[in-house]
Amino acid sequence: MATYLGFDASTQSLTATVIEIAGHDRRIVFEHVLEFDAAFPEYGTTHGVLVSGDDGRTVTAPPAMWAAALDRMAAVLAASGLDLSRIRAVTGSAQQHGSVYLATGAAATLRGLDATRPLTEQIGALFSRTVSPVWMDCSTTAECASFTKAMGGDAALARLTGSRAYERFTAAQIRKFASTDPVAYAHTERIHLVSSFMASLLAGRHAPLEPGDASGMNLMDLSARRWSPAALDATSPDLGRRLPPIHDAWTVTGEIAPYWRRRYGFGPAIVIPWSGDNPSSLIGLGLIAPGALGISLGTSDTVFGPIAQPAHDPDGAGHVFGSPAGGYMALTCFANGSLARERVRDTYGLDWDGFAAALRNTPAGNGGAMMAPWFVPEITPPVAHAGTRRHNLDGADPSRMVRAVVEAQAMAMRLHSRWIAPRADTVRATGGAAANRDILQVIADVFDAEVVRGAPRNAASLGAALRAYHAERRAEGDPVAWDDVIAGFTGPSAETRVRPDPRHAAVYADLLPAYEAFEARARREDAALSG
Ligand code: XUL
Repeated sequence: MATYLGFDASTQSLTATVIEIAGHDRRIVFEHVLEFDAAFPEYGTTHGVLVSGDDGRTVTAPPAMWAAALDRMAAVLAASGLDLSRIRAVTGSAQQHGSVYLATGAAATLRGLDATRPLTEQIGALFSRTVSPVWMDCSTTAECASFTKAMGGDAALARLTGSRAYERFTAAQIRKFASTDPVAYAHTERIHLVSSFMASLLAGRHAPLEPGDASGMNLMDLSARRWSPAALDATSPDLGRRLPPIHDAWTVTGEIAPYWRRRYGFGPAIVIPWSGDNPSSLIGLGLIAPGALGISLGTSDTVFGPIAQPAHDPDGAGHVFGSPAGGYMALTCFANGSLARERVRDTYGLDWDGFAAALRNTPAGNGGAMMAPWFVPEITPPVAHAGTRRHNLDGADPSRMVRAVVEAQAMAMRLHSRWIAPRADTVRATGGAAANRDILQVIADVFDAEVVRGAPRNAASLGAALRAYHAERRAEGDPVAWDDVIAGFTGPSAETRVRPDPRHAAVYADLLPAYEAFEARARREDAALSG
C-alpha cells in the first residue's frame, strides 16, 4: 500500500486528506479539518481573516496562523494511528493570490527548524510583514490602474498573463507594499504565495511555485510559464530575485524537512510544489478533458474548467491559469459566495435546514423578484461598492430572500461561465454548500445540466493528494496517465446526482436575459457612485 498526503489551506480552514493506493484498490483513509477561528482564537480572525476599518477593503490574515495550523495538523495525523513513515509524497493546495513576505535570513530559519520546539516559537523573525494580504483584499485599485498603464492596457496584460489586473492579484499587492513600506520591502528576502510558503515550511527551504498558482499573480508569461520581465519591472524594484522560481507542477522540491520527521514520525516523503485551491479542485473533481465544468461553493464561489488553449473572456472578468495537469484552465471567481449565503441565513435566524426548506417552498424564478448579492465588493462582475441591489424583492420575506440569493449566484455563474463552456451536460460541484441538495437543484435548473457532487468532502485537498501520487510515480520512472491517477477517487456518489427539472429550466431560460439586464443596471449605478 502506498500512501499520499494532500493539504488544503483555504480561507477559513486547513484540511488534510490521506489516500491509499494498491493497484485498483484505492481509498481515502484520513480526512480532517481545522477551522482557523475556533482552533486558533489567539490570532483574532473572523472567518479566517482580519478586515480593516477602511470600508472593509483591506483584508489580511496572519501567516503565522497558517504555520501553526500545519504544525497542529501534523500532530493530529501523528495521533491518528496512521503510519506517517509510509507516506511517499506530500503536497497541498492553498487559497490563491495571497502573498507571504519573508525577511532576510528566512532560508537559514527554514533550514534550521528545531524538532524539539513548536514551529510557532521559531518563526517570530521569519516575516518582514506579519500579515498577508489575501484574495478578499480590494484595496489596490490605484496600483492596478498604474500597473495596467505600464503594461499597455487591459487586453495586453490579459494576453500576456491570462488576466487583466485585479486588486487581489499579487502584482498589485506587492506594488502597494513596496511603495507604502519600502524599508520592510528592502528587508524582504522572498515573496511567497500561500502555497509556496506552506511548501517551504514542509521542505525546510524556499519552495518553488508551479504555473497553476503562479498565474494568479499578473506576473507570469502564461505561454512561456516564466516570469515576465516587463511585469516584474512594472511592479516593484528588484522583484525577480525576491520571487520563487516556477517549476513544473510535478517536480520534486526535496524530502520533507527533519523537523517533521523527528517531531511527528514522517519518513523520507518527497515534497511537491503546492498549487492553488482552484487548480487543485480541478484535479480533485476529475476535470481533465476540455468541455467539463466544475463549481466550487466555498468562501468564494468559482466556476472553472480545463481548456486546451488560453481563451479570452469577452467580459474581461475571467482568468486563465495553468492547469497542474499541464495545459490550461479557465476560471471565474465570485467574492460573494458562502459569506453571502450565511448573511441571509443569519439575518433571518435560519439554520441550513431552514435555508433549504425556504428553497423548497418558493417557486423557481421567485415570482420575478431578483437580488444582486453584493454584500462585499464583487469580483464578477466588478463592483466596487458593497451593498445588495433588489428588484421586486420584499426584504421582510425570508423565504424569498433565500431563493433570491441562491438564484442570483447560480444565474451569475451561468452568465459568466459561457466563455468557458457555453453548454455543459454535467457540472461537478464541491465546497461546503455542495452538501445542500436544494442549492444544487437551483444550479442544475439554471444551467439546465445535471449537477454531481464528488464523493469526498474537499476536492482541493483530494486533488493535492492525487497530485502527490502522480508526481511520485513520475519521479520513480513509472508515470501514470491522469485518467488513471483520478480513477476510483473522483467519481460521483450516487446520492448527490441532481437532475434539472425541465419546467424550472424553462423558467430560468426566460429569466437569464432579465437578470443580465438587471445586473448591468446595477453595475452602472455602482460605476456612478465612483464618479
Ligand atoms: C480565485 C480566488 C479564490 C481563492 C479562494 O481567483 O480568488 O477562489 O482562491 O481560496
